Amino acid sequence: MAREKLGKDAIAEALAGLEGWTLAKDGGAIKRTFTFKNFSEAFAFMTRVALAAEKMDHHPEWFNVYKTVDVTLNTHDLGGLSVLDFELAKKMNRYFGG
Ligand code: H2B
Repeated sequence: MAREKLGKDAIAEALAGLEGWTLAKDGGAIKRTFTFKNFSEAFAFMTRVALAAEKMDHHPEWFNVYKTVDVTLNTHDLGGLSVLDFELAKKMNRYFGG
């Protein structure tokens, strides 16, 4: 269930309720850039996300330079998006928000 590939409509609906994220990779992924005050805060965020991702067995593709973290999420086993991507994105938004 969690690792079912979502269709266009389900993706549009899930994205509508998800602040800051946009479609990437021809609709096969979602992405967001998070900007922090400094490197420590960016890395603390990444640590928190890493622990949650490991628990979910669902892992981000990300790129960190100093205080920015560029994140791309997709379900590579499926070659597309699943609910797990949106669950992880929501967690990231929550951790970013405080
Ligand atoms: N993370 C992401 N983002 N997509 C996957 O398809 C995925 C994963 N698959 N983490 C998991 C690991 C899979 O390889 C293991 C075997 O459960």
